[in-house]
Amino acid sequence: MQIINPATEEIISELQETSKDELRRILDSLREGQKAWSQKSTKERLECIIRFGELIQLNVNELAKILTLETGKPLQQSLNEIKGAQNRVQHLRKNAEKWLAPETLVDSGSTHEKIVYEPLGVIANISAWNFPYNVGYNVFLYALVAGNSVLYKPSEFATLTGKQFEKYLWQAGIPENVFQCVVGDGKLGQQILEADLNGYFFTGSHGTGLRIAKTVAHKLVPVQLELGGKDPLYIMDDVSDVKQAAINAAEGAFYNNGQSCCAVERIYVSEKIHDEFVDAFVAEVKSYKIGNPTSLETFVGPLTRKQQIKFLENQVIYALNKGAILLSGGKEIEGKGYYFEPTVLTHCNHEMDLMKEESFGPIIGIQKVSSDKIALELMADTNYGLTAAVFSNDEERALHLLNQLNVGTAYWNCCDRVSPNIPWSGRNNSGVGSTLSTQGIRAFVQPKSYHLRSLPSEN
Ligand code: TXE
Repeated sequence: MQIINPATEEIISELQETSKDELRRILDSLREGQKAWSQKSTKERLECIIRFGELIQLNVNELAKILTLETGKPLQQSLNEIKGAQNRVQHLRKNAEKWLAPETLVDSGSTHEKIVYEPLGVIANISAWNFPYNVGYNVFLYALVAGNSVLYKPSEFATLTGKQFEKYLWQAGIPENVFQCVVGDGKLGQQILEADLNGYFFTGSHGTGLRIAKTVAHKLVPVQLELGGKDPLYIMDDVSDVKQAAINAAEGAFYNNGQSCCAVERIYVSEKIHDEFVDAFVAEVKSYKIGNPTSLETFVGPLTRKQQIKFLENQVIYALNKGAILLSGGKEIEGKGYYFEPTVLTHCNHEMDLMKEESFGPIIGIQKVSSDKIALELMADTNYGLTAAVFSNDEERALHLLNQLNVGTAYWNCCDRVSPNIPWSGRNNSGVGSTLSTQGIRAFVQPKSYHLRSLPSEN
């Protein structure tokens, strides 16, 4: 498998793909390894995860360089991601033992009732390329602490990074037969679906997620899907600092080139402040430094996948045909690398796929609205349900809208944000199940209920 640098289109590495026979051997060894791993205490397993976190921290510069080379993520954002994702390790350090401890519910009289949380077994983690640290950690760290072994298949666009996870997990004391990173694309993914695993944890597109759910349905094992979104942001008329709101909204839309599951994908602005907002928004976007992702100054690098360029161009052309106005960007940047101009369109409406279908790139549509009621209808007009955001000075007014939206995450005066303290989950086409928080660890265990009755003593 060739690994291509999206900034230069040069081949940076060639890797041997995992064969079907190798996959079988790896799964046998993971099954064996899991037995001993699950017998260790949570504390012992956690110690390995903490050591892994320390090793990542020690090697952060080298790791950020690899991430930037293979995905095109600007170096500063690679550093941010690696450092930011460490909060999962810290959160597990604080909570994992408590979350995984047996719980006694009834401890009086002759009958005792308790729950013991047992690991699932060997789980598959089929992962994405856009934030490999965040989405990888969300699954494999929690699965490992809970006593599972993990078959990790990174995206074919983030394989070098995936191999680094393997290297440092092993160095941290996780046995080789407890974590294995396999190399390949969707074909290997398909073979994993056909193999005998105890759970499937996926991050990626809605189409692939659906296929995974259908393919493994007959196994009756847990399936968790973290998919994309078409996340709306509504700027209410009472926002006092319109310029700051525009800066924050633009960051939500263009950070990581818009390739975030919770990126702001469409913006609705009250007609009272629309023009002021758009002016500030476009000025902010035009100030972004575009270019070589290895420079710490760069904010917009290349897209990770070449095929996305055509897709984005089509969204722009279609929107223009339906009456949108282009205020910035709109096309591929000539020369080497998969660069696309940061693109802002106004006068958008829901006849445009730009406002309905996930873009996953540096492109945003803005629509003017005349009331909260209309904004709410438009925000709800989607098959996705990942996040929704409202910027307003009035919490009650913002929550009144957010409470009515069928989304896993609601933001007031913030956006494009994930925290280890609270669950990350999507609804409808955005997926099923939760990562992070208590729910995120419960995903990797199965409860066993004990009814323990002591018999009356003879005397
Ligand atoms: O996803 P794919 P990609 C979404 C976003 C984006 C899209 C494309 O919508 O536009 O995904 O990203 C493996 N059986 N998100 O192309 O194709 C594949 O090898 C088993 C949302 O990466 O779904 C990779 O490891 N596995 C998001 C993984 O699935 C298969 C993060 C994802 O690939 C397979 C990133 C198959 N038949 C992208 N086919 C989020 N929720 O954060 C492919 N794969």
